[in-house]
Amino acid sequence: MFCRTKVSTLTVRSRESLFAISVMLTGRPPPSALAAEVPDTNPAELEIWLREVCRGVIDEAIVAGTLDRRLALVRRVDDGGWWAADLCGWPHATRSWPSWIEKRLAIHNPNAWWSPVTIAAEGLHRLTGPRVLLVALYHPEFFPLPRFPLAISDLARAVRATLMGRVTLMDMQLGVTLDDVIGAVRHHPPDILGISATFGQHDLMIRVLDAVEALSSQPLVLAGGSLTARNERFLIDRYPFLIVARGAGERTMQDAVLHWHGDLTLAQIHGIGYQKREVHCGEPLRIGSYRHNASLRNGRLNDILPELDLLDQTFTYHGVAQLETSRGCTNYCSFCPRGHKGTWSGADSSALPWILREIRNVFDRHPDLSRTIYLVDEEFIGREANAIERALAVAQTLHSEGFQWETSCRIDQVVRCDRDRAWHVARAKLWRELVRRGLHRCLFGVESGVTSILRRFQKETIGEQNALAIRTLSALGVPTRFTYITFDHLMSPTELRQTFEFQGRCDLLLHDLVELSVEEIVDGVHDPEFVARHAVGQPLYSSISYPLVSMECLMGAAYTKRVEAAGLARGLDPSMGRVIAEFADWRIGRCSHHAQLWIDRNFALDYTLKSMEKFLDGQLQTAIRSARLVIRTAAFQVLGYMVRLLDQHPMEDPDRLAFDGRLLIMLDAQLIALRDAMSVAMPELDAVLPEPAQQILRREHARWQAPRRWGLINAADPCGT
Ligand code: B12
Ligand code: SF4
Repeated sequence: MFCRTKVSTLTVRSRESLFAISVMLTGRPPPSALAAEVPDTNPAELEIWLREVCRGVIDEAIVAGTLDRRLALVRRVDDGGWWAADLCGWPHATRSWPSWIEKRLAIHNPNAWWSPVTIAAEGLHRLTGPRVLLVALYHPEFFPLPRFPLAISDLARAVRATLMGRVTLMDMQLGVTLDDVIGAVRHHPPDILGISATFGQHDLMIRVLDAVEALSSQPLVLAGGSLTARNERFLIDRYPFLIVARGAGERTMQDAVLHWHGDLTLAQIHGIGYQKREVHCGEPLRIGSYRHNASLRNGRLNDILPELDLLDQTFTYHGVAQLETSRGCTNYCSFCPRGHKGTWSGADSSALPWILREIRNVFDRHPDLSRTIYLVDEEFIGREANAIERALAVAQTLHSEGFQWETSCRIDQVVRCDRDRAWHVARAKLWRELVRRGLHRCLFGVESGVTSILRRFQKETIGEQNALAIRTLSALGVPTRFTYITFDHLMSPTELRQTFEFQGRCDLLLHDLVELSVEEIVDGVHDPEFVARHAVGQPLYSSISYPLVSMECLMGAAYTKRVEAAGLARGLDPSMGRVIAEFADWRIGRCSHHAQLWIDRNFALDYTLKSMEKFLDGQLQTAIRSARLVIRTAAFQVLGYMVRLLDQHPMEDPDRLAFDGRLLIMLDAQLIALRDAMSVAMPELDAVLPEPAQQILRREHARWQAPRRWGLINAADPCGT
């Protein structure tokens, strides 16, 4: 469990405190125009606001600390004395002050929230330095709608918690271009530059690092994120000045700030990989061998909450709110390297109310948006002894703050072959209750319905278990999304055929059986008559987010090692942090390649629909789902054709051109059919969609319709978020 400081449970009362400061210093409340717009989520803007409100009375303002416990320091013009305000309105003595303040900052009246303070020159230096720039890279052309950038927002909170430095955030999802990022690095080089990159952003990372390399002196540069962790060695070899965060970055960034101030050596910064810097008397700095420092386990992090500087902008760009209530996973699937995300640790529900209220305040400025929070937990429930109680408490907290929420979970939180009926009844009750407490949708990484494939994936599940779980969830009325890896490098034609059959099964999705007890459902899902009576009659693929997805051989994954051992590896693809590999059966490899062409051809349109599904509610959401079903049905037809083609073209026949030719003809024909189907579905959707969703969708639909050659864009989304 993430341990918590008491501070997180305090009520955030910045606004009242700021107004009180204004009254105490100027004798009046802030002018109404300023009072209406208090930029409380952004410390830099808050400093400007304070200077404006107290113009003539103060000549300096510093806002430090995290959103739930901001500290404002102002210098009076009359006597040059500093005053410190705890913006929560709590006595200064109740703050967990970092140890660096000793002898550098002395609060005169620690039992008050507003007190004179003596700040030594070194104290001022620490409060205002280093200047930290955190950048999130992004290709908006691949993923048109943004998500709240949790990674850099979490790092910002971690740095601010030290009361040191000034943090600025730049997110390329939110109108910032690569030129803006490079311009900021060149023209206002920060003291510490933190770059966050996930899959598909390697090209952007290289361009930023090239620009940094060209500077006459480099800032302290750290890079992190899912992609960076995969490409660590490659990046460090190419950019010896670079420090790579190998896991959660909160402690790493805090240590980096201490390093910048000379309190820690490089070897003491948690969770990094780097080239050792060797200093020999009288010689220039030399870069030596690769080193890495131990990471902090997830359970030892203080918290995993973000600052909200960029939330308002995320909403302005029609993006969605994201949060985590746990980190890491309970399993070790062979295709999912765990080094970076780590093992499961959950946050206590008591850590959430204040941040949910702050998020709600930002939502209030965007009344048209659906009040949904996306919990990007890899596994929402976990396996702690109190897992059920914790999950219910988190759900209740979200629900009572007025949110519905979505998340991800393993299927073995629903059905387990090694558990008895009582366990399943308790779980069924849990799922029903979670829905009642605002669970809007949950993603399950089914990944396959074929047991031999699941074994290879080390999913620790079997096909029948998945089938039972899908039935149970649908009968309980849990809105689900399933991810499914359709092609994998080591699969046989029989497994591909079984995959096709599983995805086409109509005995898995049942009606929402509200009228039945959880016991009746738990028993019923095993009974063919019950299933036949309650089946919706829709194939499973209608619930699979991306049916034609192929295995990604991520660097460092156990599955990738098996592929390498089979002699199928063909080099690295740093853009996706993966190993490029052949398929054991070349025909399945060609099918996978053409399936990817199909996905990429339709990706932007489907991703736009998916993102809209997130911020719209009710009937509109249903209309969007119908349009997405049209796309999924076409994908399933593509898969069916591929399976039939395998029967017609033996593996021993080496004519790949002929095989590819037939696949391409099929794709062309399917695309024409899909265009026709979408030209019926789109006007129906267009008629009900509000602005600006309508405009966005029209634009994407027009782009999608425009003729284009089949090509890859390196974009897919089977992590299914
Ligand atoms: C949102 C998301 C996406 C979005 C990303 C877009 C966006 N705008 O954010 C989309 C939907 C596009 C996506 C796609 C994919 N995703 Co994804 N995604 C996620 C998800 C659910 C949340 C990411 C997040 O915000 N995490 C929370 C933040 C706080 O964690 P973080 O980003 O890792 O940041 C921390 C550290 O990495 C580090 N850090 C990050 N940046 C920096 C920078 C510095 C300077 C420092 C010091 C530290 C640091 O500190 C942060 C705080 O601790 C994660 C699951 C997860 N919980 O992480 C999967 C996840 C990252 N995705 C995953 C995968 C595999 C993919 C795909 C490759 C799937 C595929 N096969 O196609 C695709 C890539 C597609 C493509 N072409 O790009 C996997 C990675 C597997 C692994 N073990 O590494 C994850 C972990 C899910 C999973 N368990 O399977 N994804
Ligand atoms: S794929 Fe999902 S279930 Fe498997 S280890 Fe990764 S996060 Fe956990």
